[in-house]
Amino acid sequence: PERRQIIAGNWKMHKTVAEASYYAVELLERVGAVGSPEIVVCAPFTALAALKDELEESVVHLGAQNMSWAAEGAYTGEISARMLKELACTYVILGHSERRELMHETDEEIARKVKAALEAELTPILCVGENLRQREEGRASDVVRGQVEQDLAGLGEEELRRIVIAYEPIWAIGTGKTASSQDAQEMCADIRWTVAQMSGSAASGMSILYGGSVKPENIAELMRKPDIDGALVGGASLDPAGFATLVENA
Ligand code: G2H
Repeated sequence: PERRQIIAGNWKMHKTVAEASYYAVELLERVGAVGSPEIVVCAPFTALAALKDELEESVVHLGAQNMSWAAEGAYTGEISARMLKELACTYVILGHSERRELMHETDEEIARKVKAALEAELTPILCVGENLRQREEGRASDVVRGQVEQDLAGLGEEELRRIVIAYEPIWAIGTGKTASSQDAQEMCADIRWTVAQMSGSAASGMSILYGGSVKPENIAELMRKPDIDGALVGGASLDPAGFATLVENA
């Protein structure tokens, strides 16, 4: 099946407004007319307005790294889906392992965020992945399957079709250790199988990304795997020239 290939940068907590604008100009000079893969930049909230100005009419899509499950109200410090839409975001990363671990986000909250994003017509990039201990205990597949089932609980076929999943084994994040392309492929295939239990057609069309120390040097091998449709890239997305090379190599 024809699936959208996506390379998404996750800046995490990096770049001021000025740095973001500079980055956008640099990146566009290099990827200007790239049609595929689809390029997404997921930036801090504070940089989104400036990035909208630079990127709105370009091939580079904009995303946020989190959002509230609430539509609006008394939620000090939170950002809603509607606020992101206004800033030209089309994607939002949800359930990144750093938020699960450091901010104690639960699958229940993440499921609510997924629903809120879909309602606002944002494309969730739902992150799942096991930690080192879970992998060593042989529980990686069970953990990831559980996350997928809980985070997507209750969604119909039409909604599932609009989801992107990123498999990010926690032990491979920012550590320089990439999962072998074979391990990554196996888990991405498992994820597709899990989604297929909810909707076969949504599963076959779903873009599933790998994340965790993806670099210009290892992207091609990962992309060659049948169930890997792209990557979520942290550290290697921070330099516009390096990120453009990674996109070219994909
Ligand atoms: C995993 C990834 C991006 P990095 O968190 O989401 O980061 O590529 O730095 O491992």
